[in-house]
This record gives sequence, C-alpha cells and structure tokens, in this order.
Amino acid sequence: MASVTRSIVKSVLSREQMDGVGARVYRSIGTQALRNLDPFLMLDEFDVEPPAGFPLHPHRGFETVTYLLDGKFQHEDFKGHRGLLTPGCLQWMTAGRGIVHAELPVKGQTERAHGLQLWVNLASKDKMIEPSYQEFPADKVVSVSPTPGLDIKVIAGESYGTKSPVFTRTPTMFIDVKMAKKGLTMEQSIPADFRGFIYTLEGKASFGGSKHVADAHHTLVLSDEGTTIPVEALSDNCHFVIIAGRPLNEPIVQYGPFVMNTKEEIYQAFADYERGQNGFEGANEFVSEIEKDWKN
Ligand code: FJE
Ligand code: FE
Repeated sequence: MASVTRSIVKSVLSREQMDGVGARVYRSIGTQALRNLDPFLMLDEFDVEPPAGFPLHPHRGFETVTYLLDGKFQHEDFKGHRGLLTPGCLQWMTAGRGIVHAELPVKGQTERAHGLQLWVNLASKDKMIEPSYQEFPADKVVSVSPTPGLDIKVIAGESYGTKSPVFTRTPTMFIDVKMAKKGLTMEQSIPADFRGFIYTLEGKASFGGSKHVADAHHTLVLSDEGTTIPVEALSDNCHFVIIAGRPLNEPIVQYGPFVMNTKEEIYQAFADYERGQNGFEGANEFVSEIEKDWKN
C-alpha cells in the first residue's frame, strides 16, 4: 500500500530575539506566529556567547530537551545535579513538579554555545511527577547512515530501523538529519497520529508532497495527514531536524516557565516556587556554583 506523504502547511521564519541574560535565540514554536504545536510548547535555536546565558529559573509541568550543536554548555540544578554538554550531547529533562536550574556557557570560553532546546508538554497526569533526567554523551546518541553522505542522529523515536533509547512520556520523535551533497534524498516515517514540524539549520532542501523549499531558521509545519515526509537536498551541507509527537489535546495555561492545565494550577506553581514547597523545597536558598563562577 502506498504511504501518504505529508506536506508543508505553514512556513515561519524565526527572528532573532533575546532571552535569559543577553542570550540570543531564534524562536520557532512559542512565538505569536506559532503559539504552540501540541504537544510542543517551544523550540529555541540558541546561539549564546559568554557571558550571556540562562541563570537560575524554574520549570514545572513539561520536559526540556537540550541538544548541543557547537561549543560547550553547562547546567546545574537546585538538588546539585550538574553537567557539561559538548557537541552532539543530549539532555532530556523531565521537570515534572519542579526543577530550578542554571544553563550557562562555560566560563573563560569564547566560542558560542549553539544548540536546540525543545519544550515537550506533559499530560495532566504527568505534570506533577518527580523530576528526572535522561542524559546521553555524543557517542551514546544513536545514529544511522542509510546512504553515503546521509547522516541521521536518532534523538528520539526511530529512523531507518534505528531506535533511540530515550523514553518519551509524551510520545515524541526527534531526528537530526545531515545531507552532505546536493541531490541526496531521504524519507522519514512519522506515526499517523503525530503532529510534526521541520526546523532548518543549514543549506537548502525541498520537503514533502508540496515540494516546499526552505533555507536556515525556518519552521515548516507538517500536515496532520500522512505517514512519511520525503526530502531532497537542493544544496550541499543540508542540516535540519524533524520533530513530531502525539498531541495531548488538553488545555494549556502557560505563564513563562510554568505550563499547566488551569489558571489555578499556575497560581499554585507561583505560590509553591515562592514558598519553596510541593517540589520547590530549597529553591530560594539555593546558590548555583556555576552561576557564581560565571559572575566572577
Ligand atoms: C525560560 C527566560 C528564559 N530558551 N533555550 C524565561 F531565559 C528561559 C530559558 C530558555 C532557554 C534555555 C536554554 Cl538552555 C535554551 C532557552 C529559553 O531558560 F525558560 C523562561 N521561562
Ligand atoms: Fe531551563
């Protein structure tokens, strides 16, 4: 049976903006043009030069997926969990009921830290679970090369028979694709009930049944119907990600770093964070070592 090809229904160019402290981001999902794309809340292509970064801030009700492309990036949370991301490293953080952390480039380093941060919403039943991490150094991120010059990293889900070990509470796929030469083609399967998009990083390619052409910093929203997306490289060195997930179809009430289902739950999140309760114990007293280093 022939599979139905998804097409591109919308193309949005990310505009450069500032967030955190002086940190440059190209926001894809999470702007006026694309408020959210259930189950995704935000995608930022961050491009941060020290001393800019994301000092201590809270999260509740969703997951943050940080995938580093260039440079070095460090993180530390209020329970002492700390780590360093180098190119190709993946951190899949389930904030659940509460994480307070700092995400900063490494001090003394002049190179920019460049990567992607995706926010995946959690179902109502999972919003208040214990926080947890899935962390993969670059050499533990699985990859597949179906043809010479086509290199795919399987961050989540499956591509060309290769499966990621990442557990996604909200069913999600996240594929990083590099096509070295103009004219190369690939095709990615997408589960029929997933909503998805492509975010372009480099080069020029044509995507989907509609043969939509795009270059860097574009978000291409996929049609909901279909189970596959074909791609053809129209330049050398194409780099893009394909991200899709099963919509939760639940109400979304977001206030910055808290994403819940009702306004009352947002007020509760503020109160919990302020008073250091219901998962935010110790949040106010916490002093980040990496933030201290970074200020000196
Ligand atoms: C945040 C301000 C912020 N995009 N991309 C408010 F700066 C942040 C925040 C980030 C962030 C972090 C990384 Cl590592 C990459 C990002 C925003 O930390 F979450 C809110 N609410
Ligand atoms: Fe964060």
